[in-house]
Amino acid sequence: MAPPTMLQNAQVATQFTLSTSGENTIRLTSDAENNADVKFANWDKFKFAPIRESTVSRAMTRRYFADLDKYTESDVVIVGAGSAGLSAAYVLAKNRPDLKIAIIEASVSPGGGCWLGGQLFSAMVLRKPANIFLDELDIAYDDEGDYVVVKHAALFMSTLMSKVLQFPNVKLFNATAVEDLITRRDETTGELRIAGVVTNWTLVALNHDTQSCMDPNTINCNIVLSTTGHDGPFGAFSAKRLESLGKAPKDVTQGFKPQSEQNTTATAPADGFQLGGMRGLDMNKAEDAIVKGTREVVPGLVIAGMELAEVDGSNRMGPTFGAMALSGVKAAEAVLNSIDH
Ligand code: 48N
Repeated sequence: MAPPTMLQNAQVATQFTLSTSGENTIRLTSDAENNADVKFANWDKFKFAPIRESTVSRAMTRRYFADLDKYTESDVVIVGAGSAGLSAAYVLAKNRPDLKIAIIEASVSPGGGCWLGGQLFSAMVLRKPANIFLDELDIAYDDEGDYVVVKHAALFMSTLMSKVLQFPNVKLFNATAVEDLITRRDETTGELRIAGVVTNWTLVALNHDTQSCMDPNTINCNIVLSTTGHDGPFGAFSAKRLESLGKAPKDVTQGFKPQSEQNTTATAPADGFQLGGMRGLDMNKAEDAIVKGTREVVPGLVIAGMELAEVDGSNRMGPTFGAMALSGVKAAEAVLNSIDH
């Protein structure tokens, strides 16, 4: 007799129990159909329900464009669905179901650098107290004293992502790049405020020099949270975009200060700032600096995660992710403080 298959008595979903009856045929019993047995013993008679191709197209496009219409005015836009951005999205969506939260992710596959722990190794290290976020997400880990280890980074990321995507007030627009920021300048103070993002399909954004005039779309919002990671082709996007406003020297040891508060005679515009540039790896310094530094960098724009290292000139931390999770948590607070005040 053939050995029992891996599906033996496997509970697949609430309505179905997949089990093999020993002679290696799969019996699918659906409670939803009052226990009507669907025998797959004779696959020759198997048949899906009928469909017309246009039905599938309408099923996708109606929903996508309804979402695009709904979220073109969002309360919060999160740029970058990596560990920091998704951690912030989780905290915001769970605590403020009244907020419309749009997540814009350039890659087809969200998750950023959080599918592996480091140098393509699977396990993922988070230093305490970041394990409290794992407890919140009900993710198992090995407790090693001062740090914990999730057996695979993908377990963390897939769990976090699945929870974020289930919130009714969250919409993920992946394969979509933020190409620019929507800015407003206060007529009286001259202060710059961020009021939304400029988007395009990522494949379009990557091909502007192959086609002319592929103009973008826009999303207005009360506040943007930028978590686009450290430098690289796409990294530190919003910080770099802001820097283009001017090159006011900044004292990186003090963290970001708008021109008006810096002791410098530079003539850059009041809101100009210069990137501090991510520094060398120092795990102990880096993680505290990222979490503590997470803030509304300019009115309407919170920066968190590794993008912040490019702003403040703080160190990188290498293959440890506690700061990403808790920077996301702190970013959620900064977003709410900005919205509610
Ligand atoms: O995972 P990342 O890159 O960014 P974070 O800050 O969430 O996490 C950083 C973390 O993975 C590390 O780098 C670790 C801790 N290593 C540290 C070290 O010392 O090396 O996610 C950023 C996401 C990515 O998915 C990008 O595709 C996306 O942002 N993105 C964008 N999405 C839309 N529009 C853009 N312009 C854009 N730029 C980046």
